[in-house]
Amino acid sequence: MSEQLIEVQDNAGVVRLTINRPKALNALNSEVIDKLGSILDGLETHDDLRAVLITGAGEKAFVAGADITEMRDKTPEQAREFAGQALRTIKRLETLPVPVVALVNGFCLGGGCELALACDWAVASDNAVFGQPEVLLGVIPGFGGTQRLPRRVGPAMALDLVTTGRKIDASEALRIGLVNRVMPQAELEDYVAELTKQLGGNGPKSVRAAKQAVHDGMDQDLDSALALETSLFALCFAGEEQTEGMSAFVEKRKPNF
Ligand code: CO8
Repeated sequence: MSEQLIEVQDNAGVVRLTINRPKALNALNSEVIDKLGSILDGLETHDDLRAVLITGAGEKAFVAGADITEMRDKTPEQAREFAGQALRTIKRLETLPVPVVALVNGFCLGGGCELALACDWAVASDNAVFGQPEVLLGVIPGFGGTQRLPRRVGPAMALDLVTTGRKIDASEALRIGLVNRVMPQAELEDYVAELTKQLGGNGPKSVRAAKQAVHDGMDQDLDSALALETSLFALCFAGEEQTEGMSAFVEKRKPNF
């Protein structure tokens, strides 16, 4: 397996993953999914992890979907196995304790869109193209799209996209809430560098608690979710970050987390 199939760069706990199959528009085959799984083994035990950024190599695509060539001859059982493996891996990415940012630098289709949906943030270049075109191939989304897309953009828009297979541009993706920001392609890297610096510079324990509160609370009824928030809020007062953050405010200086 090539070590370079996904490039990993760690800059003071901000880890950038670059899916590196530009000739196939970074399509996700089982080798890429395996590689992502073994990278996640390391990230899950990375004590100083601050944020994760995931993107695709080249200027044309984030990820143009699951690898159609590899999928074409699969039996139902093999398809189930492949989808299950990818789903588990994408879930592990989603549940990393730190913010995960999708840097969408072009085509973001099918499994690529599903990968972006599992990220906390999606920042897109203005030439990015999104869609769940699986029905055009005689299948449906299999990496979580039928479930995460309606949770992100609402069921009506999700049904529109998964039943027509139509592609949307970055401005429509922004309007429906599929992405957080759209930037001119030339400014995308600078923007993301600033964003990850900001995420990485905030109190690491409180950022993790904020992510946990939103993620875990989403699956609970409101009262349970509010109780979870209270517990996590109170826990923040058990560490040094709260003392430093509030002291810095009172002393009119920047906090040092
Ligand atoms: N899989 C494999 N190869 C791909 C894929 C893909 N998803 N997308 C692009 N490629 C390859 C092309 O075959 C081509 O290879 P080659 O140069 O060897 O012919 C190369 O990338 C460049 O692509 P194009 O020449 O097609 O580039 P264009 O600029 O003309 O078109 C598009 C770009 C519009 C992105 C076009 O490539 C395209 O439509 N790609 C397929 C998009 C798609 O349908 N994605 C969804 C795939 S299905 C899916 O993701 C389901 C996930 C759930 C799976 C469940 C598990 C069983």
